[in-house]
Amino acid sequence: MYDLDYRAAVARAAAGDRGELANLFSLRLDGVAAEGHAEVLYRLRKGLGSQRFDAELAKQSAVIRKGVSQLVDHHEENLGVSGEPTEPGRGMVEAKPATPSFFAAGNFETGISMEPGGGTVVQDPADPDNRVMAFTTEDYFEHALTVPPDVKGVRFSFRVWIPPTVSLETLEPGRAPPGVKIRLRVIDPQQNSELREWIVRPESGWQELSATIHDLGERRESFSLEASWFAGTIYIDDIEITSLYPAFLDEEMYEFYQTPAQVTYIYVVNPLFSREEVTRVGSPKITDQKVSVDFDYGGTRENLWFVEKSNDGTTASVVVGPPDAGGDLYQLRKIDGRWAITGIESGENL
Ligand SMILES: [Ca+2]
Repeated sequence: MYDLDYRAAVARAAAGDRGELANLFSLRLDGVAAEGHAEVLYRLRKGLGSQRFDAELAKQSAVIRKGVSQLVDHHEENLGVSGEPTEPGRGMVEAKPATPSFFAAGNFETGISMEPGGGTVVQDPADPDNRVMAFTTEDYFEHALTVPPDVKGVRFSFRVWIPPTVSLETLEPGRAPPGVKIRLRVIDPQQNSELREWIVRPESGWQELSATIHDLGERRESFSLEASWFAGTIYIDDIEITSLYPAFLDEEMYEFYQTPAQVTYIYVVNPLFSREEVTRVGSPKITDQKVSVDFDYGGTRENLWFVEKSNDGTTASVVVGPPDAGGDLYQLRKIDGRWAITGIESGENL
């Protein structure tokens, strides 16, 4: 399909030839050719501007409109809107911290003091060049949390390896748990903590776990990892603690999503796409101040709105939620000409 006529048509459409753009809209292709055509349409939309592109598309038949929207959406998803959670950097925002890790010793390479009774630092059984933390039954690891006071929210991530030789502790006679229980706590000076918990099945390799704490509040004293429900040795490595805010999109994303509502939309939906049970239904309706999108959560359909509530050109806020509910309030700030998420207030507090 990449013959001279096609390339010439693309060039003319990119230069503003509306007839040529309409021809490209109505082109029907399959397989690899369709993938390439999807990319061409996506780039034309970016190059011409979404308003101009969409205005031309609106003149087409419903079948053509739907076909083009699907192709553009599909390409957009391939660009990284659907990222694997274990592949940092492929998607955006949470995988792209604005600061390096606040816990430099979390790779266990540089020497770290371990409390007695806790985990121990050992050589990675699968990689002699790597050092990791080993937990035998009921071990824990606690360390000071050195997050600057102006950092409100953080993302914890770490890798865990549960060898298949690890046995799961029987909770009741004849009843084994589904996996090893891993707990993360962030702890305040009074030893109160906020908890995240995972049940991790034994696998043949490393698995990445992550959790976001949107507001640390007073819980800045220390953090801990605990593991239970197993017998044997499990391994943990690459504990990273990074700032959640300001959360920027990928470079490419800013060409496509520019207003506070649009930036918030892509910030929120990207992690949803990495969840298998969540699928987007149809194409989102995107305007400058509002985005509306339908999701299917394993059979339950939900409409999500992203509505700009305030915008003084420097700071903005966007309400996110189903139209009939309160929603969460996302705060944004314009930094270097681009909107970034700087905080989230739960709907319960509004
Ligand atoms: Ca390491």
